[in-house]
Amino acid sequence: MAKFDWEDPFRFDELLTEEERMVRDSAHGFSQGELQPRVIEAFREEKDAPELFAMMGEAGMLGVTLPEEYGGAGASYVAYGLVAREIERVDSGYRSMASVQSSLVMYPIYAYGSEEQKRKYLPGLASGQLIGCFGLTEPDAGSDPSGMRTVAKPDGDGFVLSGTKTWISNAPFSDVLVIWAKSEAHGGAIRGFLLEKGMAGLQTPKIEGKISLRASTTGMILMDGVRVAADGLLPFTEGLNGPFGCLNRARYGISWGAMGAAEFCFHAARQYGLDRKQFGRPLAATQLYQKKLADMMCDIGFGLQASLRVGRLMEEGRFAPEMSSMVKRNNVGKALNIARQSRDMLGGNGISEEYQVIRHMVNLESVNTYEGAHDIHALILGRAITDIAAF
Ligand code: TGC
Ligand code: FAD
Repeated sequence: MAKFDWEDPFRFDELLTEEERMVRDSAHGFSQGELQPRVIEAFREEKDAPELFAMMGEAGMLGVTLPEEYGGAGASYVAYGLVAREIERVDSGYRSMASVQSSLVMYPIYAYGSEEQKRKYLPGLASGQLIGCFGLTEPDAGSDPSGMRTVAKPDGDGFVLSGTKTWISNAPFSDVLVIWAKSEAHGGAIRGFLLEKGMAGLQTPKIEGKISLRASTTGMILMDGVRVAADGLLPFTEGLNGPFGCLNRARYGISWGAMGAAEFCFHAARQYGLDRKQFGRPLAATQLYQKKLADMMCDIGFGLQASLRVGRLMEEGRFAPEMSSMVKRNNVGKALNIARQSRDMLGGNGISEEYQVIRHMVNLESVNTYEGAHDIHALILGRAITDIAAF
């Protein structure tokens, strides 16, 4: 009979390739060595940390799946997920910084950009010398991006962009801004544009006072007649499937990341329950405590298997977007519940920054909302099941 391992109940580790295990171990070393020592203060002080991009780039954690000729690591989608899991074991905000850069900035340039755009931006983004952001959401267009008001008007052989994007990760210190706008030159179709820091009419103020994801910088993008030359248009995408093509990958990565945050909270609750005695015995000796730990282990074990399967299907070219909705919705919802339970199981200590579970808990509230809110993914799946759009 095989021995059961509560930390790896389904022998997940054996399903990874040698290369994936190496990527995972290296991401774990970087996250614990460089990110963990700074996160408590960074979250408390709501610190901007643009310097982390170059550090992540040097550690090979940006653009993991992109070809080496553009600065990527040419690794698998599962390797990308493993990196997200290790970063988010420390903090969802740090994973946010990295996944926006990889899936929402590098990917659209790689998939929809010209050869010149790829050569100009991708190596710098992979090394973290350049920082990017992705502007889709607007004050009046969140879950329904088709309602966006940002417009690109033709201007000679280029464009002039006007509009407001909000809740944009990395925006205040971004060098490259991927902006989705309705283009009058293309019959009002949604097109992607590459803007650069310092362009006339462009401002990126920081959104202060977040109670969640405080280690990640979020801002607005204000565009007042920003002139973009013809070569700033992403030539190979038109319509909402452009931004959604990026979101499919980012949502998949988040499904892994959330499991990292959940694992941290599960392990913290287990250790606390073994160490802390009340009524003359460890908390972990009580039935209620054990039931909660069992639920956590099951949800994490199932969630990792599901993300792994979706990653393998992506690698085989058999991926459907609804798969991302399933794992993003399920894993983030479970992780949020695990973080809330863990916070409770640590009693008063559970609200202290030192024990870290409450930081994961408030972070996961954002993760549950961005990249398609929890209920929006239910509606995407409901449409797939019934053929009726109920948005
Ligand atoms: P719908 O009519 O369904 O589709 C319009 C066009 O888009 C295509 N499409 C997709 N293509 C690829 N992948 C997908 N997942 C796609 N979903 C739709 C579709 O085929 C169609 O193409 P075409 O050629 O026929 O025109 O569009 P809808 O307007 O009814 O959409 C509804 C809904 C709910 C699916 C969608 O709007 C949605 O997903 N809303 C959520 C918005 C969202 O996720 N925003 C994310 C902003 S970025 C962000 O949060 C980053 S946080 C990052 C961090 O910090 O980590
Ligand atoms: P709304 O769309 O107003 O939704 C509010 C509530 O109503 C939600 O619970 C939703 O599920 C529900 N709801 C909406 N429509 C329906 C419906 N038809 N039926 C039932 N319920 C519905 N965006 C970017 O473009 N780039 C970024 O980098 C980025 N980073 C972010 C970082 C952070 C920290 C946060 C918080 C957000 C970020 N976002 C980003 C924005 C994010 O994608 C949006 O917040 C999200 O898509 C939800 O949009 P909304 O906030 O306008 O909420």
